[in-house]
Amino acid sequence: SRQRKRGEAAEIKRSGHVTRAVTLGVSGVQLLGAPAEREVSNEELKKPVYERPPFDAHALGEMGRAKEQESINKHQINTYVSDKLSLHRKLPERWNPLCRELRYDYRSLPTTSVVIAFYNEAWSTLLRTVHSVLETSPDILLKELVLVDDYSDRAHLKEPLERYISGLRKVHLIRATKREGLVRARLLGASITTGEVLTFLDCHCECHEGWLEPLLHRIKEEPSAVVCPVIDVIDWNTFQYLGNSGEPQIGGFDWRLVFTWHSVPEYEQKRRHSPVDVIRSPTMAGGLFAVSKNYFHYLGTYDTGMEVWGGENLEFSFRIWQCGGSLEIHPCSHVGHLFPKKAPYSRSKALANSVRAAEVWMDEYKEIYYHRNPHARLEAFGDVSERKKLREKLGCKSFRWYLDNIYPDIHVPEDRPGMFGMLKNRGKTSYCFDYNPTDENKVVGQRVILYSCHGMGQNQFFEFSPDGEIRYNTRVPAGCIVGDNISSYLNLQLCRKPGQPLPADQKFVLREDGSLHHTLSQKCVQAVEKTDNGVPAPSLQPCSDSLLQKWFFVERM
Ligand code: UD2
Ligand code: MN
Repeated sequence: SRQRKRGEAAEIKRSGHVTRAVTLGVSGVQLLGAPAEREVSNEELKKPVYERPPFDAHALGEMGRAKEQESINKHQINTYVSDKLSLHRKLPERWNPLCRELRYDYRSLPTTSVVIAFYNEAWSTLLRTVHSVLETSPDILLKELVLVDDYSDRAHLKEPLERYISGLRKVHLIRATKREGLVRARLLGASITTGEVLTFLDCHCECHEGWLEPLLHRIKEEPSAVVCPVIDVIDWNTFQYLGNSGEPQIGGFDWRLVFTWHSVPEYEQKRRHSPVDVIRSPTMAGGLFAVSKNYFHYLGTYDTGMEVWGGENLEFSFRIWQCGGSLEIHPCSHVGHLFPKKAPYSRSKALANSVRAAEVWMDEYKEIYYHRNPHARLEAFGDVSERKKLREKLGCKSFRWYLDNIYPDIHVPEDRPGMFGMLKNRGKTSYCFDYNPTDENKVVGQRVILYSCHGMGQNQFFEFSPDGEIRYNTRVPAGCIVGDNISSYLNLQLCRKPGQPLPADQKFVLREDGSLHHTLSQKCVQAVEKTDNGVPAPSLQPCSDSLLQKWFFVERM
């Protein structure tokens, strides 16, 4: 097999990628073909904390395969299947094959402590995470694995868990004495660590071979880098491991302050020299990342005013970039994450957490968020003065700088006074433009309807642009209303890219008298109750004086 490996390395070298990595002289990384003795000692240093038990290729779920189905219980995952799978299962190889050729100088890499907070997690998913970390992390690099019980109330997480982990080297369990939420629970765990790097994971993860080294290597090279693994999906029902070796996605956000995934933009592709170089990301999903402990403290760790779940990922992302760090994804570090069917516990604190992030980091751009989420203005978010002081102390850059330099692809709405909010009808004053995508991941393509005005922004938020587009830009990518010649109804299509001409069917004129004129069809938008499918909708009709053809924007109810 050594022979074969060498052959592969030669093959890859010929492809050119590796040669570039060599000329870059990435410190501490060596490619295959290094002196034999070094390689041998590296192999030894790679030894994990625990060896994975003998591999049974026929066992349920081995190599990340999907099996059997069963009912979903309170965890919102198929616990029946999870409990049947080995806690030591091996994952299929899903990284870029070039990653296999990277060699690390283990003695020079920083050590790490893995911190995992959990709240009412299922037994097998929690312990599969624990074993997975122990069986994929080199002993020499892992100082300890700290489990933090965030005041769970399930019996299996009490004595049975203590008994189980008492037999495992390097694993510690601490318990919160009240529900702290993931931010404070993680900090509690971090407070007892001894490693140089903190590596945070969720409590339902499975680590791919070699996941840790790239993260630690990058932090050694650049201590102000916060580095995330590629997050592969583990299916909540089948437990199939759905990772792939293609280009990973990077993180963004929309104007509800919801985290979003995007493909790597062209300018970032150009900046990188090799497919195994880190990828800069405007935001992180939140749960899985490594950070130098010193740098984490320098940056002000987390906003401890955040409760339960949500918002901390964008807050930390903004802070990293605005305060001089960088947020990156390492394509050679893959970790599977189990995404539950739906949230297994209440996440009502997420709104207040997002408001804290907006108040501290977004400057005047927080208004774009508030316009689309009017109820966020009413949320009690507590005191953020300490976090503002931190921003001052660290001399962090503006949100404008962040948008321009780190997230130039985001569409920044203009929100001119009187030209955004609910689009209301004068004849049927309870009716507002409404767009409710059935698929969160595919915003465009559906008909715009009329629905009782609710004042909650979101699906009833539209912005009239200076060029005459009616933009639906709470989500990303931004959608623009088009007049559909055939059916007379209005649809949503993607807005043009910056610099491109305005498509003729997207142009409207909001006249002084409130009529909304569609330029291409020369018709006016009218509120129609009796439509082909019975759902009231705006429709293009010959222009008249009817109040049903008069519209106005209103920001609040
Ligand atoms: C994502 C992140 C998660 C976090 C969240 C936003 C990934 C893969 N996951 O949601 O880490 O950033 O977005 O806040 O990036 N937990 C507690 N106490 C609580 C609530 C949660 O300890 O009160 C634990 C929980 O058991 C888990 C972790 O915190 O280990 C994250 O929670 P999650 O898995 O429910 O969040 P997720 O993956 O939906
Ligand atoms: Mn999770």
